[in-house]
Amino acid sequence: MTTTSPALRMDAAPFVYDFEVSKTALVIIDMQRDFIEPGGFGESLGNDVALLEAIVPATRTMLAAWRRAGGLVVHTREAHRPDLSDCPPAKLNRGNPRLRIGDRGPMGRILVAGEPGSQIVEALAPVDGEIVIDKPGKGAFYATGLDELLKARGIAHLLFAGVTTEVCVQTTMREANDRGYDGLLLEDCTESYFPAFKAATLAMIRAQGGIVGWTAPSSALLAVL
Ligand code: TIU
Repeated sequence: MTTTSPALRMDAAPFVYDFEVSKTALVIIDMQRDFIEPGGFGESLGNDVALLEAIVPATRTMLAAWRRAGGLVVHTREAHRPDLSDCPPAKLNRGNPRLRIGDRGPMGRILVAGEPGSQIVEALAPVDGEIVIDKPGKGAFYATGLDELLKARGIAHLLFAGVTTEVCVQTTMREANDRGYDGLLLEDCTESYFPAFKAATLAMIRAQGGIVGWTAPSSALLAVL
């Protein structure tokens, strides 16, 4: 059974975003040490990970407000089984990384569930009652059961935060859009290793009248909660 909550109107682009907290989940994508701290998967791909840490304070403030409002929180982690049976060869072999998925690095085995690098950064750690999903793909709906879990709770709207904007966040948002959810990406709570890719992703989400969904700064959400 879902309880009802007041209809809220939030300033957003390309137009106002209407939602109810009781029918909305905050989905925080892959805020893991593997992407945000040196020595993990992100750095092994040749990226400067320093950029990503900058969104932690705004995301933490927004998460605290969402928790106070009583909203559902879903955390995702890109993480494979220790035997890598859920990691397709194409993903394992792509590129020429210094360390591959499953190799041992300074934070344990790269992108493997249960390893220190796979954990969500301390400032955004899940609390009791929040959903945590390990996903083998970039999109959070692929091979996870997330759609069924959200629909069982009457969720129709999704607020997105996390990393990286154009990879796991955008993929998940597009998956959600095709499944009928109204998705909004919180602009200052997402980041890419490539600033131009972040800007392009925000623009393409809200182009064509919101072809993928909405974007807004977290201040717009805080203002209505
Ligand atoms: N490489 C990159 O930008 N991202 C990923 O591989 N995964 C996520 O975005 N989580």
